[in-house]
Amino acid sequence: MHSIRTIASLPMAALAAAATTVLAAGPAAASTSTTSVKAVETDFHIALSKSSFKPGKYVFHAVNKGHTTHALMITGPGIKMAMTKDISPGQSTTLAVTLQKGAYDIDCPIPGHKALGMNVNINVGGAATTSGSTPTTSGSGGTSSAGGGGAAF
Ligand SMILES: [Cu+2]
Repeated sequence: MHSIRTIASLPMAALAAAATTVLAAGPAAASTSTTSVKAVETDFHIALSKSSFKPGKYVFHAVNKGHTTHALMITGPGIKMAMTKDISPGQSTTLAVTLQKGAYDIDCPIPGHKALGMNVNINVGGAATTSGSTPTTSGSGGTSSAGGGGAAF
């Protein structure tokens, strides 16, 4: 009797620990759907299969259809640096990111490629969360140049 109770209590503790870990991974456990976006990379251009983005989880499928090595890098709010490994011509890989509201930069981190045109700027809009009021933040000097603002060569 006593030993059975002890054994039964162990998996419960393990499950609780696992649940805590999952919850800690994302701020809002409401939407667990992941959106797939194809990013076709050529010499030297990145074509995304999607043009409008809402906050949430995304998996970018980077496909290298060029003749030189490429990679995919995403930077923006909440992302320090999300980057794939080098992708050889004909190869593909995935990059999972969580996008928040704001401007993101999707480019190829191979030196020189961004300047050659492998750079896409996306704007992640709101409306994913159910906040009743429309956040019209226009008016008193609120230009939303969130960062950088310099001329990148
Ligand atoms: Cu490249």
